[in-house]
Amino acid sequence: MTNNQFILNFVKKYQDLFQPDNVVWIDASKQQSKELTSEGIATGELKKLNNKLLPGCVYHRTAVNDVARVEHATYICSKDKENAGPTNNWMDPQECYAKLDGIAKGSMKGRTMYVIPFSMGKIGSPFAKYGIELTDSIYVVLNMLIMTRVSPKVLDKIGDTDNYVKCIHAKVNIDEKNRYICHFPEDNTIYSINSGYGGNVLLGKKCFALRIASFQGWKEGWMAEHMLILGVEKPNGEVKYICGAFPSACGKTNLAMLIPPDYYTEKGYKIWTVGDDIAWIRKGRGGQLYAINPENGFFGVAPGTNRKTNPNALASTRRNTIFTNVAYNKADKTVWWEGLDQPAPTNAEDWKGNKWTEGKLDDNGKKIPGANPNSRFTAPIKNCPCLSKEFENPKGVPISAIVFGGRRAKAAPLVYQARDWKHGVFVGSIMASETTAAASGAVGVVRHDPMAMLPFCGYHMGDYFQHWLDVGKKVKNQPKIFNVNWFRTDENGKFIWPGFGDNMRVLDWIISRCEGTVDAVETPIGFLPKPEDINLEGLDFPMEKLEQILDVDKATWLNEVADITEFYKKFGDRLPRELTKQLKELKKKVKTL
Ligand code: SAT
Ligand code: MN
Repeated sequence: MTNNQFILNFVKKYQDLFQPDNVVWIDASKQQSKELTSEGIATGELKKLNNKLLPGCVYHRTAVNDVARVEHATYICSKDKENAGPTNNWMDPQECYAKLDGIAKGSMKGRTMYVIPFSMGKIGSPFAKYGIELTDSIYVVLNMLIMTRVSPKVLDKIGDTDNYVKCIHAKVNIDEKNRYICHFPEDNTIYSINSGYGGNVLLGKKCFALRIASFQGWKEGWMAEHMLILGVEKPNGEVKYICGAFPSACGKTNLAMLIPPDYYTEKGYKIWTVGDDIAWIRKGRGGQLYAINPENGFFGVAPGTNRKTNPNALASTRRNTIFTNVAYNKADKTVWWEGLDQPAPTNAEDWKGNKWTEGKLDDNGKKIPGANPNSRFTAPIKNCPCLSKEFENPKGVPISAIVFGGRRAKAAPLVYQARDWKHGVFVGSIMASETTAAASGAVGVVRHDPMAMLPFCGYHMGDYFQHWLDVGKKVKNQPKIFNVNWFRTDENGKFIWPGFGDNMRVLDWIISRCEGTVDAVETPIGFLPKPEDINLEGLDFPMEKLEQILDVDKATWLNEVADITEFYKKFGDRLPRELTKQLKELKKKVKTL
């Protein structure tokens, strides 16, 4: 497929090391994917689903010990340890290559090694970056065919250069103890072994489009962010674009595909999805920032997705979709998960493959879920009923607002606006959120997750903050920056704000702020809405509750200040002075409350 010696040498090197029986180049033809799907079905790696109800869909289970990203086994292998920063694991690059080579040596004997040329971003667009992934997993090939733009054209675009991201994946034997997800930003290389789970092995996603790309963006003057991109169409037909950074499993996919409440729909408002997870952002025309979604599909969390919470996501999964670790309905070969608004199947297997009925208890009397809490669907973006017509625009969409948001039971109010770009960078840097099932480890623990990039920043986070400040300096029409929190709970631990479609009411306020058509209350943390400026038309939600989630409590925020002070210490002298200044100011202002 190519005469490029760099690529041929790269493939040969790992062919010699892994010793697969065959090497197959992926050409993205229908015939080839059909054959691979059939092979996956024949070996049991995949199950074909009901072709009438779910045409083109397949089912897959990962190993029980391999169901989420593994942050403790994720490394940034920069030459200088200091450059990985305090928030990343680090290994010396040469040591790391040798270690992983040693573990994966000969591991593809009896297997096939696939070579996948892919593009992040529309092929040929100014944003596009190319990669080649080697893998011994059919599941990975089929997922990459959905999530990225796989095409032999990528090889033409790489030409005779060495300018592509080298992505190496070997399943080895899915040994948890020898699982490593390693990044070599200075070599444009990713090396992942002993996993078969999404975020660890679909190397175009978090590994390339965030960790490696954030490093590339830093060097080249653009940004790779863990953000959804949506367009709000107003009744006059104008569309305003918003980027939103939220940690994994905090509702990015739902927000990106939001269906406005009737009140707004009747007026003519509509939401268009550009992306649900990753945004690449650079300066474009009119002194503005533009964003693209470099992906080509959704790798969304299944549990909780239903006709009410996210009909667009559900519709996206009705054909040509891969379901991973959900429950399998043996009766009609369909899938099920907790929170799907359909009765649980009676003749089913859970995500582990055990016979399962709803309410089944484990030895400790705890309910066994049918679907793993981090079970996923991999769906082509083209399936999405509300896909923006700008999705393929090679120049991206102009960004009016950037929204940061975490999962916080207390502290952060429903919404507030940063005073300016620098303050906005501060607001992003102090983001914290409760951990979710998207990564292995404890769930529900509050941790700092600046810009929702803690697990995904491919270099020193202090330098990353400075990069944000620098990008802001370069653009005249900076997006306005906001923070939102849909997850405030009451004394019974119940969410106060209804969320989902009703988040439109908050987006409405955000757009009005961008357009300068509504004023706000200045508080120590930034601009808050006057409660009466959040439109509650058609929603049964008492004003007192709204006031409750729009509060800035002195004791809580003094606590936050103490916490941030501690967190910031990590970054030492690489913390931008500007942020220290912002923190001091916050402290001073909170004391006046
Ligand atoms: O597993 S992924 O990293 O791809 C999804 C996520 O955690 O956001
Ligand atoms: Mn994500």
